[in-house]
Amino acid sequence: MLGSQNSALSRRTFVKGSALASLGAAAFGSGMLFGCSPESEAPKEEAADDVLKTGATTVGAEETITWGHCAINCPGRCSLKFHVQDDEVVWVDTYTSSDAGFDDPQPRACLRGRSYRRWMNSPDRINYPMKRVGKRGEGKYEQISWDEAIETATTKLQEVIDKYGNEAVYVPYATGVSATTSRPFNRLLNLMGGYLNFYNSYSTAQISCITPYMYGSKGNGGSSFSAAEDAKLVLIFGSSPTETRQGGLTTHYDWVHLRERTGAKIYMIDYRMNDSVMGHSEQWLPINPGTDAALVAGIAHELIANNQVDLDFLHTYCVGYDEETMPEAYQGKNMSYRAYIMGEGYDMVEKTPEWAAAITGISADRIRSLAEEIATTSPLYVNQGWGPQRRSNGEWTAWSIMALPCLVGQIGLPGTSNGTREARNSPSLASMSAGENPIKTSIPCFLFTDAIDHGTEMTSKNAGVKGADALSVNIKYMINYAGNCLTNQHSDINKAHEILADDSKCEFILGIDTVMCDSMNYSDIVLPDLFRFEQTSQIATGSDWGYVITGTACTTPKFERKTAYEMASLMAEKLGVQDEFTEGKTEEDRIKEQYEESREKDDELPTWDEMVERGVYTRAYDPVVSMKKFRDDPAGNALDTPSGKIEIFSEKLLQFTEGWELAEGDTLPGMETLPPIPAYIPEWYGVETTTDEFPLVLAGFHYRGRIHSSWGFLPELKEVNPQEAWINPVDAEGRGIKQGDTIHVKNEFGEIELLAKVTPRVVPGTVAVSQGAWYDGDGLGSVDKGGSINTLTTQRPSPLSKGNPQHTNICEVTKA
Ligand SMILES: Nc1nc2c(c(=O)[nH]1)N[C@H]1C(S)=C(S)[C@@H](COP(=O)(O)OP(=O)(O)OC[C@H]3O[C@@H](n4cnc5c(=O)[nH]c(N)nc54)[C@H](O)[C@@H]3O)O[C@H]1N2
Ligand SMILES: Nc1nc2c(c(=O)[nH]1)N[C@H]1C(S)=C(S)[C@@H](COP(=O)(O)OP(=O)(O)OC[C@H]3O[C@@H](n4cnc5c(=O)[nH]c(N)nc54)[C@H](O)[C@@H]3O)O[C@H]1N2
Ligand code: SF4
Ligand SMILES: [Mo]
Repeated sequence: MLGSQNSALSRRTFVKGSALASLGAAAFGSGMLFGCSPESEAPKEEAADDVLKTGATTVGAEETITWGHCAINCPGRCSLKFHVQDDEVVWVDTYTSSDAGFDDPQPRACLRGRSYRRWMNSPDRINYPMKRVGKRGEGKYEQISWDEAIETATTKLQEVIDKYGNEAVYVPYATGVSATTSRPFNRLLNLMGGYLNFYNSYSTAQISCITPYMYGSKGNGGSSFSAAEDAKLVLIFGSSPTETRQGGLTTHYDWVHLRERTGAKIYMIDYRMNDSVMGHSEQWLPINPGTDAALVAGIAHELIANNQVDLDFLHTYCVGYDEETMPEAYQGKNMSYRAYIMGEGYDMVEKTPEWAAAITGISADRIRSLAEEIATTSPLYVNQGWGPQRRSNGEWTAWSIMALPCLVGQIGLPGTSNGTREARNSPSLASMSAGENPIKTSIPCFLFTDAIDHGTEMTSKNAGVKGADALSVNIKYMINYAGNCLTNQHSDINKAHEILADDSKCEFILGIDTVMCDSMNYSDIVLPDLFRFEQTSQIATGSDWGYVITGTACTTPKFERKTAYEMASLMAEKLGVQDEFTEGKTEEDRIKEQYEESREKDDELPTWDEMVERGVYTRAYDPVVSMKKFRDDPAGNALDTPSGKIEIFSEKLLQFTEGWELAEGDTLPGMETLPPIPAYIPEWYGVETTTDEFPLVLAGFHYRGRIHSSWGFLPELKEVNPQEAWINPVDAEGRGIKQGDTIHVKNEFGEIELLAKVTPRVVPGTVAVSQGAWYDGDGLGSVDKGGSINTLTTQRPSPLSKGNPQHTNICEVTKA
């Protein structure tokens, strides 16, 4: 930490003495993107270039400092420290040991966060309200007045409500802004009679759907990484905290400490050797993507064959493992988990290690030795990220991983976890109420393009409609605030284009962003937003540490940008609901009021003024051991599943999905219902379903160079984080592909262009492409030169949650 403080000090001196902050250039030069990386100074030429780009001049000017927070959908929500001269941000750093003292932890921004000045001052920044003058998707816009923009957006809203009803209005999934006042448009729409709801997230649809069937609502969270320090064996399925938990004080911080402190053996199960494995390559257990459930089944078979399952635990705490604990109506039918594993029920296939080896690519011997380690080593800490569940079989993959610790009774004890993701702690802050939505109908967020295209055909049985049997109207009006999920982050971009470009379908789209991401090109009106650090804003988050960051505007608003709260209140005024919307309060009034409410419940929180002054407030939490209470007293602390126990067989799932229309490949071969046990279902596009035309599996992951598509347009970041397809030398060689070649990855949905990264860090037969690259095609099937994986993903949802299976794909790769 000493090094960091030194560099922070020398940086400050440098800024005062020379012309300018070097932030981006210095950071990018190092090629590292971690919260704690040391920094070096930028070469003078870079700095001079920067002055030209931003117009920042600083010699002799007085410097003020304000705090802010990163509001992007990254768990860090890190602190940002803005150094301002003459109402211009001259450089951005973060909370460091010089602010906190050496012993206190620091929610430091990663280098994406520290590069915000480039985004703030980017030539692509939206500065004025605009209206569309070309076709939808073409990206042609003209500046208009705020008056005209608000008039058009509100007139259209009223028209759509009058003509189609409120269920035709929708606010798509969008994650670009996290703060305690981030839902102003929902609040506005609720005052106008409501809008069509969504459920699910693009992050965790499958695991969030399945977990309550197994554990109920009380057993949802895993144990923290600090709890894993007591473990002797740690199994991490599909998670990379080093990449997806960045920032100075998120679970990556805990992960690094776990590594340093634990005596446990660690295995990272992933189809690629992710960055969290780095330096410990022996810990990588390579697996074919989408096959974790088969691995678990193979291990279960071995445990059963050797009498190594914990029958006491399974009979006391669980239902459905074997006949003894099957619900009455299902006894004697070979429908238990054990019957599935031993080939006595369901698909009648015995799940031997040999069977699992052929699917997972892990040898039968290795599966046997792993089962032996699992049976004989405790405490066992089983954890999963969300990569394995963002798949066509994701519900059952997640469920299978959760079943593993149950088989050996490693739940609710020190050093164990319940197979879900690690716990995170955070102080709790009150948020602005969006009010109540009079419309109760809800769709899975991933199905919004269906709801635009043929919403009235969507029902509870074929598309997961909730709150009604069917949709009564298609989506006709959308407010897309801080999201690139209309195209780039959704799936099958060519198909999404076809649906969105037709303005007879969704008649009006209002877009609010800071840059023209691809989704913005479908807006009829675009409004220029301020970042959260250009206004007062507050956020709480955490890991083993919790923290609150309180920020104020770093500069006055530039150009014609406004806050989203102001935009929504202008709309409210036009629509005659301004008093109800604002209740006479500014956004800042609300934030302060909410904070006081939070302090009433949590008197350790400092005063508002102190928060503004210090920017960052941190708090330590004790390690969380998941399901400890249940383990200690299963009757007194029964779960809220139907049986009160852990359900390895779910009658509720069978009942809930009765009569559902399933498509081929949604369930086990020969079955007509969805499996009520954690089974392995081959993916629609997976290792077992590649074709001659598309013989490779294509899998995705979240990339350290971006948060989804955010920062994806910044040239400096692209340079250090080129868009690449990881391909194993075995697969590259036969195709004449070498490291650094420009290649095309193609499937039935489209074609993308990017660079080849030829590496043994990905399993043979699978190509890995990071998600979030900026789409660069015409939406009509042309090659996407941005290399966005969503040009190649399907809009078919996973069977139970109706979630996005965006890591499930097949492809062919050719040299460009
Ligand atoms: N740098 C960065 N950080 C982020 C984000 C980002 O875009 N960039 N996004 C944030 C958000 S919103 C979210 S939801 C989270 C996402 O967090 P996750 O969903 O956990 O992230 P992924 O990268 O999709 O998957 C985690 C790991 O699973 C692996 N994996 C994929 N499929 C399989 C499989 O079938 N089996 C196994 N065993 N492994 C598999 C991937 O290679 C990857 O290493 O990350 C957050 N953090
Ligand atoms: N293939 C594939 N696709 C995926 C995933 C995957 O794993 N694979 N992951 C999915 C997941 S987990 C998620 S969470 C989604 C995320 O998808 P999105 O929610 O679309 O996330 P981003 O791509 O980061 O887009 C955020 C947008 O918010 C904007 N923004 C940033 N700051 C502000 C601000 O202050 N104000 C306003 N108005 N706008 C701002 C950014 O410019 C950007 O356009 O992607 C999903 N898509
Ligand atoms: S992108 Fe994530 S890690 Fe980086 S500054 Fe923002 S919240 Fe922190
Ligand atoms: Mo996410």
